[in-house]
Amino acid sequence: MTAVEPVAESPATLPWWRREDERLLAGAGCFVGDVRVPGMLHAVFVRSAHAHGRVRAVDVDAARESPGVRAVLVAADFAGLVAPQVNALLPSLTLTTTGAMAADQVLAVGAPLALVVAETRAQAQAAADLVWVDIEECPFVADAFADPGGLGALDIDTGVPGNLVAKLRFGDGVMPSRAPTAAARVQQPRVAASPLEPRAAVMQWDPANGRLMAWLSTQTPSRARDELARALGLPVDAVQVIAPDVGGAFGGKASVCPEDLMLAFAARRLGGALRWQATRGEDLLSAPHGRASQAEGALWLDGQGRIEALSARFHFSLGHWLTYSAVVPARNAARIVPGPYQVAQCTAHAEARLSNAAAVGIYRGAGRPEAAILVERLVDAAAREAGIDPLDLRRRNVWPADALPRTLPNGQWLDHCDLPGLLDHAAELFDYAAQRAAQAARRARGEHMGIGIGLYVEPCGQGHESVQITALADGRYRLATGATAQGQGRETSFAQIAAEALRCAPDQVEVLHGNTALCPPGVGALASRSTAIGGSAVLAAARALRARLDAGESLPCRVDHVHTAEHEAWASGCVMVAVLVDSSTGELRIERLVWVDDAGHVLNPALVQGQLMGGLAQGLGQALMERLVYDDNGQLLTGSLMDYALPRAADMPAVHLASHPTPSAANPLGAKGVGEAGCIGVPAALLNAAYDALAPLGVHQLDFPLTAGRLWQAVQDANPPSK
Ligand code: SMO
Repeated sequence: MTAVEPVAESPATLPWWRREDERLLAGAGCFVGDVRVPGMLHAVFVRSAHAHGRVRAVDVDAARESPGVRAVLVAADFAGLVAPQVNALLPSLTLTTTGAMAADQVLAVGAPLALVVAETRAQAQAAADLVWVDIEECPFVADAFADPGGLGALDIDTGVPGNLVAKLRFGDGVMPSRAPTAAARVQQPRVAASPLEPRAAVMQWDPANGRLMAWLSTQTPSRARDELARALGLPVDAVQVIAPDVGGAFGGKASVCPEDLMLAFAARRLGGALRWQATRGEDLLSAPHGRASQAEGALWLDGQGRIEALSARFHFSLGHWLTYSAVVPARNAARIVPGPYQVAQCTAHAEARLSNAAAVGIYRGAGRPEAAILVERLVDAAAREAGIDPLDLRRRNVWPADALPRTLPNGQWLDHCDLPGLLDHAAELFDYAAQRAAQAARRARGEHMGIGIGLYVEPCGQGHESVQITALADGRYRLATGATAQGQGRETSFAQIAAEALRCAPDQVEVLHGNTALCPPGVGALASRSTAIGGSAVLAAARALRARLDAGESLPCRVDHVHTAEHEAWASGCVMVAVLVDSSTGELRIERLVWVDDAGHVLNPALVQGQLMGGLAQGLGQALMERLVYDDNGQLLTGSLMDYALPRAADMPAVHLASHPTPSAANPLGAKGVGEAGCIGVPAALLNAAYDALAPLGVHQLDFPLTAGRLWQAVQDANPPSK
C-alpha cells in the first residue's frame, strides 16, 4: 500500500474535507469483517430451503464429524433464547413470542436451522453442507397484503398469534359521498438495504469475568447491548458493543437479528470467540428487507381546485419475524398523510401482516416514501382529471410559509418550511414552463416525454440523544456521542458543532462513537435524526463546557448532556424530473432532474450533498431497478447482485441540486434531516413523470420498479383513449 501524500494545506479548511475519508479511502478502515480476535472460531448458519414447513428432522451427525468442527447447535440448544424485542409503539401491536431459532417449523426460506462452528470459515461451510434436514412442506404466503375478502383468506398457520400486526387510524375525516376526483394504487416492492458490508459479528465471551464483547455491524449499539444482555440474562454493563466502520446501514442494521443473539449465546457456550460474516446472498435472503407495501388512495377536489378530502390505506407485509421497528413504516406512512397539503378531511389507515418471507424492517425513508409517493401520485392524477397544471394544483394547496410551524388536525406538528418557495425555486431551475411547452411540441411529434413533480415533507425523528464532552488536560477535547455513524461523516459534523461553541479548531475535538464502553447510552443513527437531535446535544454540552472553562474550572472537565427534542424536525423538498420513454422498448431515460432540498440550517454543505446524492441513488434504484422477487415456491429468485439490480455509477443521471433552507423550529441548530430525502422525493417524481409520459397512450397503472419490460408491457396493455 502506498502512503498517502500529506496535503499541503490544512485539510480541515477544504470545503469537501471529511476527517473520516483519508482513513477509509486509504483502505485503513476497520469493518467487523476486519476484526480478528485470538483463537476465534468461525460460524455458518444452515438455513431453510422451504418457505413454510414442519421440521421432521435436523441431522447434524455428519457435520459434527467434519474436519475442524467444534460444535453444531440446533434449535434445542437455543431453547429459551427468545426473538429480539419489538418497539411497542402501537397499542394494538401483537407481540410475537417465537424463539430465536424455530424448533418444529420453519416460516421462511432462509430461516436458520443450525449453527456450525469450526476452526475456519471454509470448514464451517463444508460441515454446514452436510447437515441433513427433513421438512414437510406446508402452504405459505410469500407477501401478505390486505384482501377485501377479510383476514380469513390469509389466515395461514404462521405459528404466531394474530396475522394482523398493526392497524391504526389518524384523523376522523368523513369522505364526500360523491366519486373522488382521482384514485391511485401504488405498490412498493420488497427491496434490499444493500450496505457495503453485509451483516457481520464477532462475539467474544470472557469466561473469567462473565463478560461479552460484541463487534457488530449495527446502527444502534446501545439497543444491541441491551438486547444481547437481555437474551443472555446478563446485566447491561457485562456487555460491550463496538460498531466499528459500518459502511452503510439504511435501516437494515437498526434491529438486532436472531442470528446475533444465537452467536452471542454460542460464544458463551463455547467459552470463546466466534466470527460470523454473512455473504451477500445470505443477506439478500435473510437480512431485514425494506418497503413491501401496497397503498391505495382517493382525492377529492372542490370547484376551486382545493383538496377537499383525501383518504389513504397502506398495507405492509412484514415477513416471518418482527424487527424492532417493524411497524414504524406503517405508523410513519399513516401519520405523514396528507403531506405538504392543507386538506379539510383526511383519513389514513395502515395495517401490516406477517408472511412466509424474510422480515421487513425500516429502510431509508421508513414509511415516508410510501406516504409521499401515494399523495404525490394522487395530486398528479387529480390535476389531470381536473385539467389543472400539476404545479399549479400544488401551489393552490400547500401550506403557506407563514402558517408554519403548526400542529395539524392529525396531531402531527409540522415544522417551519417554505413549500411555495420550494415549488418556485424548483420550477425556475427546471425551467418548468419551457419544459411543458417543449413537451407539447414533442408529443405532437410522437415522443413520449413526461414531467413529474415530487413534493414532500418528512419528519426526522423524535426522542433524545446523549453526549459527553471532556476538556482534557493537554488542551484537546474528547466528545463521546450516543449517536453513531455508518459513513455520514458524523465525526466531521460533530467536531464542527463542538468546535464552534468551544472556540477551538475542529481537529482539537476527538469524536468517539459506536462503542458502548466509551460512549453514553444513546439511540443511534436512524430516522435522519442524528444532526438535529444528537447535534443539538453536542451544541448544548459544548456551550456548557465553554462556560465552565471560562469560569476557570480545572482540567480535565467533563459535561454530560441528554437533549430531548420537544418537536420533530421536518425536512422538505421538491424534485422535478423530465423523462423520455421509448414506447417500442420501454426504456426510460432521465433528461433532467432538479432537486431543491430544505435540510434546515446546513452545517456542512459537502456532507449534505453526499447524503442527498446517496439517497437519490437509492431512491432511483427503488423506482427504476430494484425488486426482490419470490417465485411461486417461496424461493428468492434475486439471491445475488447478478439478479438483484442495484444502480451503478453509469445509471446515475446528471443531477441539479439546490438548497432552499429554512431553519427548523424544533432544535437550537435549526437543522433538519437529510439522509432519507432522496428515497422520498425522487421516486415520487419519477413515477409521476412515467405516468405523464405514457398518459397519451392510455396507460393507467404503473408499478415500481419502472423497468423497460414493465413500461413496455404497460404500453401493450393500454387502451388508447378515443380521439
Ligand atoms: S430507515 Mo432509517 O435507518 O431510520
